[in-house]
Amino acid sequence: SIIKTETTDELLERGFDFFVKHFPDSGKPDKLGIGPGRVNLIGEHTDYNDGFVLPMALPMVTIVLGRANNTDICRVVTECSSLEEIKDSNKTEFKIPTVKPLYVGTPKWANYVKGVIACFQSIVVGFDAVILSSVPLGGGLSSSASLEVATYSFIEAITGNKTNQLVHKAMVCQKAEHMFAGVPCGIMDQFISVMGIEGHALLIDCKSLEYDPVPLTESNYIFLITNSNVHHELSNSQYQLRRYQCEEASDLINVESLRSATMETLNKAHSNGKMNEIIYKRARHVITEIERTITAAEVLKRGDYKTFGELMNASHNSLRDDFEVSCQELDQLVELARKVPGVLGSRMTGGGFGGCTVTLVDRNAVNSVVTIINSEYKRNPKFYTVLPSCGAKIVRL
Ligand code: GAF
Repeated sequence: SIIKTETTDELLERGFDFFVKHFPDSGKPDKLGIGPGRVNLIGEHTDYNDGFVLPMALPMVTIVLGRANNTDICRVVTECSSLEEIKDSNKTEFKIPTVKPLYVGTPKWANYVKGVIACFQSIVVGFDAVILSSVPLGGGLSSSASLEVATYSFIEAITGNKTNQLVHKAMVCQKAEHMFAGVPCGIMDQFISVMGIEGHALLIDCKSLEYDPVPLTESNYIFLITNSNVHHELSNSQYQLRRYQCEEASDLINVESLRSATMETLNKAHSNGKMNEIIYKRARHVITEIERTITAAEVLKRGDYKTFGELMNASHNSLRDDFEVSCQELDQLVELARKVPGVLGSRMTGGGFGGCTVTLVDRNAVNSVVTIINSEYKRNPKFYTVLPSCGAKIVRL
């Protein structure tokens, strides 16, 4: 019951049919933007603290396919909002100059598209486009960043104005999310969706925005993603709160960001009575997680998967106990996976409060993990085995 991801070619083939169905009077679509989802292997809630993260781009992608329509109107249809739980319309039409930052715009998915257009570096022309995605929606695999990056890439193709500054591209997409979706996210998701390298995870320094590709060589071990199939509504407000708490901690320690703090300086502030227990725990997670992430990249380069797995476990425990962004469903999935011989480590991935776990497991033990989770976890889990894939693509068809 491991889900076979639809390939980009299959998605594209369906995309052409979908376009013709919705825009029968337009010509054939001739521009395409592709943005992958991501799974973060370790380094959670560290990006907005100027720390390190270690994500990889997924083979699951969002595509934006279409053509210019010689008007100042954008007409967009998505296949993705037809999912049961999303009541939004799957169509939208808007005039380019009227695009304004509006958190409450509907349909919600279109805010990402509008945001990227509004933040794009040059004048955008009107277009007709369809959106299709193999990234599970709201599943903690960065479906929103993949949509932003696919949209940006599509607009690059439509306008012929391709940016050479890939980091800038990621930052524009992040800005779109801040302004148009009201989510104060860090840079990780957009960065990896733009810069992902096939066969590699990237150790990203979220302060300097430099990165170091870490090869994930063929081995007996693979990454298994399990979708908990839950999404707790409090995730956005709690995300914002965590950011404030981290800022409070760095103010109290008197550092620019928690990247510059150490456990020693933190303990000192704590023992001086300057810092309450909650803020202390939040900061302890970030400081130790940054350390774990740097070590994790080192051991991965040496092929030491065992230590990598232990670091993944420690990361989850810290997110659960100190940062308190896990939830009962994610904890259960992690506990079940860890029981199976051949599992080296398992943790939640992404912002938390639902979404997915990532498990490092011996190939021969994958089926045992799936079996135990299927029998014990009652919320219809979904499984994916994934290889590190490449970042965004801009295509003129
Ligand atoms: C979400 C955010 F978008 C990222 O920037 C990051 O902070 C992550 O949560 C937690 O590591 O995916």
